[in-house]
Amino acid sequence: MNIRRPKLKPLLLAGVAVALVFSAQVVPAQEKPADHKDAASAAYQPSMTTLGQLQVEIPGRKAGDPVMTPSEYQNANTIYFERCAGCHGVLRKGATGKALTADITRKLGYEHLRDFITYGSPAGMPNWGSSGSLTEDEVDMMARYLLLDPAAPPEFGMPEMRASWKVIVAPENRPTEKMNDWDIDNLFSVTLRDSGEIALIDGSTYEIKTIIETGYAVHISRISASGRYLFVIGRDAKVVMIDLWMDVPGPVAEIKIGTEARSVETSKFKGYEDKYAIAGAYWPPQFVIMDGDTLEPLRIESTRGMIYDEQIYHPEPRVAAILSSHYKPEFLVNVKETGKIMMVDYSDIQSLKITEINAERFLHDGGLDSTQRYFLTAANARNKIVVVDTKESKLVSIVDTEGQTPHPGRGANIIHPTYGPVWATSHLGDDTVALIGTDPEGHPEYAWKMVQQLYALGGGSLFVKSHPGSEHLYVDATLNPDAETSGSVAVFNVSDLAQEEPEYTVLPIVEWANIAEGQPRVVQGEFNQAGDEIWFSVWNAADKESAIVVVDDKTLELKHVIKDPRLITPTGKFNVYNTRADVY
Ligand code: DHE
Repeated sequence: MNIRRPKLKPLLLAGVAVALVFSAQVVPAQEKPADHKDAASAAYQPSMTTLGQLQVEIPGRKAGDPVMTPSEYQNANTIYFERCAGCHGVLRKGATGKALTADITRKLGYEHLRDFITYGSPAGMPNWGSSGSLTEDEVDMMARYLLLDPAAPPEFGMPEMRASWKVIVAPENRPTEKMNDWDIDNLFSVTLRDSGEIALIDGSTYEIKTIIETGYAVHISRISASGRYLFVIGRDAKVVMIDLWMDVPGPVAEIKIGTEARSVETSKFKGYEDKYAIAGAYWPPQFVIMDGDTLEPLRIESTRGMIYDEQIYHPEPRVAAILSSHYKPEFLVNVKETGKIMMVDYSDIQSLKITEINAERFLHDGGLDSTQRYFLTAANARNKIVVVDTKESKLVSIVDTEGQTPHPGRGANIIHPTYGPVWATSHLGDDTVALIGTDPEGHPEYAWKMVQQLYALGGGSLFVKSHPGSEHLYVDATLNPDAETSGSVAVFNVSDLAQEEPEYTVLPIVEWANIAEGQPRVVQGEFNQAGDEIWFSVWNAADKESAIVVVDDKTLELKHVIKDPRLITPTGKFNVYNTRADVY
């Protein structure tokens, strides 16, 4: 069932893809407000849904303030956190969207705000009113709400963390050796996003070994360096620690590290294996270093501070990706709005040393090169990849990807026939894949340059993937508005990349899954430990059938389809070995 397609015309497609991405109808899979489900671009803007549940009071009134009842203010605040805060910031100080603090909104005035919310703007503000997402009354309410001071959600410091912290099975009561006969290194932890669970699936038999309850709108899994402990974080900032040595693996500790969060990681440097865990929050803007055995919170650090270039204070810079260095006892913490990468030395938690690297604003996701020395991470709204040397704790380069909104996941490492070791990222806003040279020793002329641009299926790509044992580079197009495109994956043969216009093979993953209802999307390839098969999630709405499709990496043929009523909205998949050893 493989179809070969010629290279697509880059300029034309890039334009088409962007236009489509911003007008797309997509699968209503996530627990998000309706409008964040309807447009692909909006579907990928953070919804601060947990913050939206908070009870708030109207801040002190000033002369001339519009009249709002407490319940109107509460409703408006919920709408704001769920739909607006992802771009305009929790405190309305601006992020990718404009600042909306009361000094600014009062100058703009009620009518301006009402019309802006109703009709949107070409710069990306959705037309909430004219699209029917908000009623006329709601638009009026939001315009009045914006004229008042924002309601700051509560902080979440040590007392709150400790109050939420539970050691379910104390370390002394845990097994001293592996009690099950599971092949742990080839286990997959699969995010079941809308059911707030993960599935642990055997990488050889495809059997769902167990399902474990985790956080709300569960997001990612990371594994301790030894491979024993699995850490999962939900958007509600709940971290759950699972012991894979137990007879039936289950949670041994949990904690909430804030109100909204996306990232968790563990210490991997030699001598510190399994010693610490770290999690980063969107709100409050902070990260916390925890004990690797119990999740006891040890040290909380705020990320509030100056934006790297303007040197203006930002009160709520969110923590995006966190990565563990293999070269030093350091965590790399991406601080989104200030554009800084904090290299946090965990060798002495008491006297914490942090090297702050000025990088670029809107840092999001990223991963290591094949030597694991360099961290390549996307400043996505700036169309840049930042390269950091984890050995020297220094900025190496900032590379323009010439695409729109790079979104690498952890990226993919391949050996290019011409350029040597390169790292790849695809883009949300167009069909391009950027290949960046990563070998300053062997191929210095190509290092930290975009050496080639490939054209894959279309815009809306979220993840690329390869494996040291694979000859292929896989590119999804999850948020593309076209059902056939978002249901397929493009595969480049690495040896073909020397050609001027490399072709790719299209794998019709959704067709292979044979799902009758809904418009499922294919998301995030993940290899098994051996690197001879790759798994893709077929992500359908929560009330519809989803699946995981397993592809033979050598033949690019369908190998297996995992289906089970318990597989509700599967998205990210994390092979234990590949995740702990950073193989991608
Ligand atoms: Fe993610 C990684 C944030 C929406 C699936 N996502 C990340 C990381 C961040 C992030 C900061 C890097 C974590 C790290 O490495 O430490 N994600 C966000 C958002 O803010 C955003 C855009 C909107 C939101 O409201 O959360 C968002 N993410 C999604 C999805 O809708 C996805 C596709 C489905 C889902 O399960 O939620 C999704 N994100 C993922 C996955 C990874 C991820 C699978 C890890 C990829 C990897 O290979 O490591």
